[in-house]
Formats: sequence, C-alpha cells, structure tokens
Amino acid sequence: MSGDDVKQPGPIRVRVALSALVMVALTGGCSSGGDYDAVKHPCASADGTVLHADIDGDGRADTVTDSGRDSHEVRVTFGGGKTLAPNDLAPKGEEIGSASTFGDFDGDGHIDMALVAGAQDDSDDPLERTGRVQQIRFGPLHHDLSGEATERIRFREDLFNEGLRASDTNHDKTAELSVFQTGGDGQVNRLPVRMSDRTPTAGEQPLSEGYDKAHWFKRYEPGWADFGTCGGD
Ligand SMILES: [Ca+2]
Ligand SMILES: [Ca+2]
Repeated sequence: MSGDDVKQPGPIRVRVALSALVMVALTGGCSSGGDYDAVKHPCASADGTVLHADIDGDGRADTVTDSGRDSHEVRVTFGGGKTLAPNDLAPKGEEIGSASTFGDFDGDGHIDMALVAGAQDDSDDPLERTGRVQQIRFGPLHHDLSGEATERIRFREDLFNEGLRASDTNHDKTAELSVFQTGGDGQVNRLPVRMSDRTPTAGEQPLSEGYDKAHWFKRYEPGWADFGTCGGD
C-alpha cells in the first residue's frame, strides 16, 4: 500500500449484474459510437478527451472526461449517474497541484487510475516538494475511486509533476503512463512509467524529451484516442 497522505476509504462495491446487462443492451455501452461496446473494448472520442470504459466493473459503460487533456480537470461519471473529480482526492492547499488519468496500466483488463499531487513550483527551478501523492490505484475501482490495490510510483528525482497522460501507442491493450515532471527553464520532461507486475517506476532512462511547460499537453499528442475511437470514428 502507498504511504501517500491521501484518503483511502474502505471498499464499497455494488454489483447489479442483471440490471447492468439490460443497461448495456439498451445503450450499446458507448454514447458516441452507435453499437460499439465500451465495456468490452474501452474507446475514446476522436479528440481523445473522453474515455468510455467500465471503470467499476459492474458491466455498465462509464465515462471519464479530460476536456483540457492536461489531467487537471478530470471527471468520472459512473453508469448509475454519480460523478466524481479524482483530483479532489489530493491533499488540500493553495499551492497543491494535482493530476489524474485512467488506463489499464497493468494489463489485467480493468481500468486503473493514476494520481499525482504536490506543492507547485513557485520559481522556474526544479525544487523537491513535500506532501506529495504519486500512485496508481488498480481497478476495478470502487465508487469512491479506491482500488483493489494501490502502489506508489517510484521516481528518480522527487520533483513536482505537472501532468499525466495515458496512451496505447503500440496498441497492445495495455496503457502506457507518462508523467510530465518539472525540468526548470520553462520545461517539463516526459517520464515513461515502466510496470514490473504492479510496481511502477518513472523515468529510469536518461531524459531526452522536453516540452514547453505551458503547452506540453497539446504538443505531446498520444492519448486516449490510441485506445480506439468509439464506433471507429
Ligand atoms: Ca461501470
Ligand atoms: Ca488494470
């Protein structure tokens, strides 16, 4: 379990198998792609800002939105209608910045959630920060966004993390997680996260990809659309 300073409510699972099957049959499991079944095959909107998948494992398609694609204003809406903001799970404070994203990072077929938070930089120099959260919660996720297990992401350097991006550039149905970590001089560095079973490690290789801090989320294009767009559109 993670040592992060973050709420870890107890598990509350609701499984309504029969009604879920009926709902999937009625909706097709994906709001934007006709009869494409997002429960079996997570899919995204063409612009990569909306992910349709079964987050809680109840057989109904759920929706994750990241309208700015910067992982800062993420919303999860379960098939039953409940909506949560994952970044609200981060510790509170004026200087705290947080980011979250979703993908099947361990390849077990269940969508997982990555969450990072810490005190933001107040200068253009990378500084180590306290009060951080850097974790992956493994799905299926409960309706409070707790997971069946949580693992801390290991970093080479304990710097502020500007954002996250989940993608599947090699189309192997396992999501790759990237962390965009402050690098000074107005830059962020992209740190690929390597998974060893469920142990995530970020940025083991020498860093070579730098992005402009204000625009990394537009200039690093891969994202949820890599998972396939709903209905093939
Ligand atoms: Ca669901
Ligand atoms: Ca998973």
